[in-house]
Amino acid sequence: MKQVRTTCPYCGVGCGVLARRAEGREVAIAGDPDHPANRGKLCSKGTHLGETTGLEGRLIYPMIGETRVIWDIALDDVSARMANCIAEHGPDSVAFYVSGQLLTEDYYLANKLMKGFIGSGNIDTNSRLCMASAVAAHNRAFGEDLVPCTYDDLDEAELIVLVGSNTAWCHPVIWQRIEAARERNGCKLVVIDPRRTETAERADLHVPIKPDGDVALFTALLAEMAARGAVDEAYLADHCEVPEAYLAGLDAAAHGIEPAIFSRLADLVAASPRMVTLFSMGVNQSASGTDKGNAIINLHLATGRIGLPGAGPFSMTGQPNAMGGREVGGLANMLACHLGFADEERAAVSAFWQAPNLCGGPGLKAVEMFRAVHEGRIKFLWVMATNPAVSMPDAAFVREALARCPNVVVSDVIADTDTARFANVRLPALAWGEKDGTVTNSERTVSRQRPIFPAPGEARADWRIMADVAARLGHGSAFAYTSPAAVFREYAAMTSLAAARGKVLDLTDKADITDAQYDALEPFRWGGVHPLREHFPTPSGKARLVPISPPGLARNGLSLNTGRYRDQWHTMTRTGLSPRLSAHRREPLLEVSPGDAEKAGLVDGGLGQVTTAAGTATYRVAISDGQAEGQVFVPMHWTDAMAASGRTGALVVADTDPHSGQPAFKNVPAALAPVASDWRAFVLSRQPVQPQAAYWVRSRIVGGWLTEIEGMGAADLAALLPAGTVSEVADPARGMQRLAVSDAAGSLLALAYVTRRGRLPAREWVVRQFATGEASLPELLAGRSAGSQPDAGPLVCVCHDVGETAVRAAICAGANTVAAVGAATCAGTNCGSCRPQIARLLEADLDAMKEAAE
Ligand SMILES: Nc1nc2c(c(=O)[nH]1)N[C@H]1C(S)=C(S)[C@@H](COP(=O)(O)OP(=O)(O)OC[C@H]3O[C@@H](n4cnc5c(=O)[nH]c(N)nc54)[C@H](O)[C@@H]3O)O[C@H]1N2
Ligand SMILES: Nc1nc2c(c(=O)[nH]1)N[C@H]1C(S)=C(S)[C@@H](COP(=O)(O)OP(=O)(O)OC[C@H]3O[C@@H](n4cnc5c(=O)[nH]c(N)nc54)[C@H](O)[C@@H]3O)O[C@H]1N2
Ligand code: SF4
Ligand SMILES: [Mo]
Repeated sequence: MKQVRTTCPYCGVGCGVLARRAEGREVAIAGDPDHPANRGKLCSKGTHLGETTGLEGRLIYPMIGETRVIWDIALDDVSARMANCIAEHGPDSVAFYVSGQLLTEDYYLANKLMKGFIGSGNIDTNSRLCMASAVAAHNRAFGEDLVPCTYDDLDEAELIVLVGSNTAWCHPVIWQRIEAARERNGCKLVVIDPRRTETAERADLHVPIKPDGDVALFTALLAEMAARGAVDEAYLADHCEVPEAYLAGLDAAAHGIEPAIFSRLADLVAASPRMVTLFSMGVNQSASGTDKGNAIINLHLATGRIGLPGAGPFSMTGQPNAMGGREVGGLANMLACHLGFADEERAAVSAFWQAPNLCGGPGLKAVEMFRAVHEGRIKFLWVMATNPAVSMPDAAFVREALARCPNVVVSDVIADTDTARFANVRLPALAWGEKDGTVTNSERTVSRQRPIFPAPGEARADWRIMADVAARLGHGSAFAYTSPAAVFREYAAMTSLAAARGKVLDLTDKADITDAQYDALEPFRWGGVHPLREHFPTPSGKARLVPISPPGLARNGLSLNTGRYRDQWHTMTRTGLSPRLSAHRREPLLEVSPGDAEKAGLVDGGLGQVTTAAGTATYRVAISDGQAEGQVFVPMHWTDAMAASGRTGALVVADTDPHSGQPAFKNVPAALAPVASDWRAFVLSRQPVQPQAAYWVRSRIVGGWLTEIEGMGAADLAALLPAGTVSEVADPARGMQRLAVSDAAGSLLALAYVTRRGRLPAREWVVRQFATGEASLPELLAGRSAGSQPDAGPLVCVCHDVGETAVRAAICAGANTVAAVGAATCAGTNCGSCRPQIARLLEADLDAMKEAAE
């Protein structure tokens, strides 16, 4: 079978993937040893890509309402809706809300169509929720949205500082590189995060910062470095614009961190000129996100730690093509190719596109855009490759806006997303493995995504759908592309506008590549290795130290923090289809400190409700001492398609950073309450079941679905189950009932277990039997095997299917390092994503053994 070199569609690390197609939609996945981003490595999500390439749940035909239509009708309908709105209400009555999961070619066309030819700035992207603060910080400091580092700097650094990043879970291949650097050259690792994450647990120093304490901390660190003489006066004088008396006026004491921890941090920073500060959502997603970015950059500029091997501030991108979108103008407040809206820049863009109707200024940013939809100012919204009904802040408001909007078009690869439920028209896009184009990763490396499968049904490339609509709007000649290569060439040529204005973005050497060269394009990086050291793309040629002051943090009550799990991607439309990835966390957890749990009356394993000014949601309570007092954490992933009420977007208030418009997803005032239930149950079924109970969460298992349910009153599980031969055991006194349903041939269709007071069987055991069909009916109803086989326990290693029981047995038998556990059990030896978890089990068990011995 032919091997295709492509790029992982998940995070901004941008790993190269080797895909070898097997039968039908099956594909064998391996890391590309020749790709500079990952050199052969992949994390759990990349490794299990093959479990998400099936056609289950795919949208493969254009749909108007619930009616399947041919493309011509769908495209006519979409363009008529747009044309009518523009004719009646002007260009600003239409908007595109796009995504960092589009390819650069798609993104380029979306931006060209809206800003160039419709003549409105109303195109914004979900990168507004993700990267906008980093973009604003880069622009303020460097004069251009530029990441000054590459991954190779991690190999050279003597100190790596992670700020607001759970790297081990969210950028796992960068994490593996950090681990390797620490092992090889003793590089030190600091993690600045209010939670003790698996990333923080592995650090040399964890700084448990107060929510949004980053500006204060980095400003104090800068003052401390100035006081210790660690500032690089020569570099500041030659290469930076520094506000009058700025350094002298800073306060080294106002950091809010325990003094001993602060001085350890300051010692490490002072001693380590080769320092890389990696930051992500704990920095960007904040009402002070842009200032946080600049506080970090200020420290690097003032110490001259930028543009040298192993030194620089390094914003990690979340999505696979957040960077590509930033290059081609996906944000409402930029034109393409890093240009702004100055008359001269507008004129250049207008001339390049031969677009007489170029928009006059910036459009609405995501939060403002949905407000305008809600108010009826925007009457046509086209959502591409993002699920705002789940991922936007104040999701209830966003849903109201979508419900009110007379024209909602959704381009997606999945038929039933929470957002698609509001669509008038649904357009089937090509998914990963079908689509063809380029993406740019966190270190400015452009890589190809290449097709592995033919297009399923009538799905089409996003760029082509837009070009077809553009033609119907009368812009055919400006959108007459025949291939993604043609779009790429035009974009590469257009970067001459940036280069001519002294910007670093420059792909003009790719402007004339042939289709064959595009097909064969090797990963390449624009901007070189260290674009920012001697000269900056500002009018003065110098970098700018941006004066900032810390925000006031005094606030009573609880702070809600939200973020990600290791094995799920955002709104779960794809990773939620993988049984292996679903095993890591089957339910969304409310992580809460023991003290706060007690205060709120929450019990571990019970249900807890979080309420904010925006809404409420319910989670499984997990009491954790990694969670500081006064703070709780919940994941962002669960949707209405997967749970009764686990949507975190409903809780986040739409508070934004004044410079970037990025929402503050990480620090929302919240209150907690326990949720009572009369019974608890779980159901395994071949098809998803739809309980009426107040709490349910479903997850994928091999051969079906697992649904956790809790409710009040009577538990009528039989009503949920398919027709068939029913076997039952019950103990009404304890409210225990167990049901197995088989078909005429005796194969198992469903299992259900309910209890009012007792315990339920171990899920992973039942899940295994449901997949293999090995257990007998009595064993299934008993919820355990008749023999003395131990329960495998919760799954640790998803690649090699190793449970906690085997890991602990290996530790008991003397394995005292992660590597030794790997040698004994194979756990952690493939993608490595579970190594931090193995390390945690090791620490806990070794501690317990030591205590027992003492
Ligand atoms: N597994 C997985 N990986 C992903 C994704 C995914 O959905 N799943 N999504 C991708 C995308 S788009 C993105 S944007 C990235 C996000 O990657 P990360 O930024 O690493 O992920 P998050 O979990 O959103 O948040 C990171 C950390 O910020 C901390 N934090 C909260 N408030 C503060 C604060 O005030 N200060 C500091 N210093 N820290 C704070 C949180 O406790 C959290 O641990 O991940 C990418 N990779
Ligand atoms: N509470 C909370 N909310 C958050 C965050 C947080 O930390 N906390 N983080 C924010 C961040 S950083 C981000 S990036 C967003 C992400 O939020 P979203 O962008 O809403 O999340 P996804 O689930 O990745 O949505 C992508 C959609 O595009 C579809 N899709 C996939 N590939 C393609 C394609 O090639 N073409 C088309 N047309 N569709 C495709 C998928 O099926 C899916 O429906 O969430 C934000 N929301
Ligand atoms: S780190 Fe994982 S999710 Fe990110 S690009 Fe690499 S394989 Fe994909
Ligand atoms: Mo993101």
